[in-house]
Amino acid sequence: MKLAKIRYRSGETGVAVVGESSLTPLRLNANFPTLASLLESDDPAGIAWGLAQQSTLGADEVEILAPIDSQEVWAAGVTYKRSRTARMEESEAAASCYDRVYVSPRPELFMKATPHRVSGPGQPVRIRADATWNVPEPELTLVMNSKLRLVGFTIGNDMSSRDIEGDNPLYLPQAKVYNQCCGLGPVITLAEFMPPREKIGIRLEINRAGSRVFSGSTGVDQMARGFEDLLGWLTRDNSFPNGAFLLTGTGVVPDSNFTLSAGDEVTISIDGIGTLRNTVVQG
Ligand code: DO4
Ligand code: MG
Repeated sequence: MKLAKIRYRSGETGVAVVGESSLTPLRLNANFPTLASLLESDDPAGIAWGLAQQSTLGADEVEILAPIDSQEVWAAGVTYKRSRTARMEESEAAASCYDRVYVSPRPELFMKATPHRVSGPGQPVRIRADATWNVPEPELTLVMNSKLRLVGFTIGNDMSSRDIEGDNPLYLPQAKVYNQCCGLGPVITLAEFMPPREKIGIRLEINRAGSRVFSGSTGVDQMARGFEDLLGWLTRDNSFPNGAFLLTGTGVVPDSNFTLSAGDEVTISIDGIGTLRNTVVQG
């Protein structure tokens, strides 16, 4: 089952079950007022079916928002060989750090965004005005509730400024965290409805003025770490009263001569979830 956070034309927000070609709105109530509250239950799919209305919505009646309420957004880094190689190319100073973290039991984990820095489907993602080398990072994203249970998956775009990160690893938060630095959506696929890990492909396409300037793909089976392992490290002596999203790292990095431009359209598709499309803005 796929769940979306939606906004009606009236401005009110809601939740819908997303089918092949239908959107079924839920009748939210005091017990389940938000998408995040559904994810707190032991049986989000059962609750969602119980709240489903008889009617469906036309795509033009609602806007699909990023599937976030007040959760934190975190990210893991250097979980794929391709990311290790790219990081070692971009930073002489930190090359050995990236090499070591790829094989160390403790992963690289960093705070990526708060909800107001997140863009949903069709909303702009940003490259920093002071950055010259920028890429999107297409990442399978884990959705964890406040009980630290992995309840679903979505698509994440970890927008990154490679020149800032490569200049000095201590600049990582500035390379990663700023307005509109993170895309999420379009839906949360509940965990029990995801394909097996080895069947989850991740594809990235970047179009500029109608022409494709980059495409690449990977599979989650290329990731060097497990989902529960990453969540285990994230939640050591660390509580999440509102739950959290965890982007699991990129396995697709364009060659070093590629940088994003304002106006580029970034399309990320992940099996079992769907497609997240955003246009890039700068300045
Ligand atoms: O250490 C730099 C960040 C790496 C990252 O974001 C990734 O591998 O996805
Ligand atoms: Mg990343």
